[in-house]
Amino acid sequence: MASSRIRVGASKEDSKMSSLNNRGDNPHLHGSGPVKASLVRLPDPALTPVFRPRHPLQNSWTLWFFKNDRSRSWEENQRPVLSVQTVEDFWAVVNHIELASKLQTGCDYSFFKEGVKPMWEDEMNRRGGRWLIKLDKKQRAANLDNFWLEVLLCLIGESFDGHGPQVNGAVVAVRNKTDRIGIWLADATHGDAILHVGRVIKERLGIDGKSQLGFEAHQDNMRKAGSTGKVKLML
Ligand code: MGP
Repeated sequence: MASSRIRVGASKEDSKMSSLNNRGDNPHLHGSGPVKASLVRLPDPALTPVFRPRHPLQNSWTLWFFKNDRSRSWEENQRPVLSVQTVEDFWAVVNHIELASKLQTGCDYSFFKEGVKPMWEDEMNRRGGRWLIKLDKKQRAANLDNFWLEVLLCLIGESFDGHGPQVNGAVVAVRNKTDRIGIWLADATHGDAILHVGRVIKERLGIDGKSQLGFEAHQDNMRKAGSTGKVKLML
């Protein structure tokens, strides 16, 4: 694990320590040499006004973490980590969590509009589907983290023109042989939106060549045992 990143699921205390240890953030800790704790009165962060400008996102988004713990159900293994409402919050999260490529096999990150669970069963997903990008293990080092970040930027940047409301979120799944990034849409019958979103993703990720993205309906995935279903469209 890279030393500057905190573990997902780390306690509040861990996070507090991590931000307090960031000397650049605290004017009282500038200067060379150790500072005697007893000589410095740190401002109470709860009382200190923060004047940094904040840039609200059009939508609030929640990061979820899935860890495959066999003693729990699939749903119980999905945990919301936190929600972001501003560009600054988003970067704080991205810069502090573990990279997807460094997660244990079997783990997922999901990033969904606040209020939408990263599950087929959610009312917003039930009739939907996903664009799926499959990356074999050899592509993990070169592409997985860049692709995932670019997908996140497409989401928070509302890059899908008028079709943004169709986009519920995205999932990165780290697996033994083939990692996957899925972009979840609300309506698997909405051909225009599906094609537009797929084309934007393909262009933004710089994927060229044919047949790299496949669109599947969640209903098809729910009915079968495995996770990837009948491909309805390819781009
Ligand atoms: P997966 O995580 O998409 O694939 O789904 P994985 O882990 O690569 O396994 P594969 O070998 O099946 O490809 C694995 C399993 O998790 C599915 O077969 C379902 O049992 C369960 N699962 C996945 N999703 C996305 C859901 C969901 O939205 N709801 C529920 N209830 N179960 C799900």
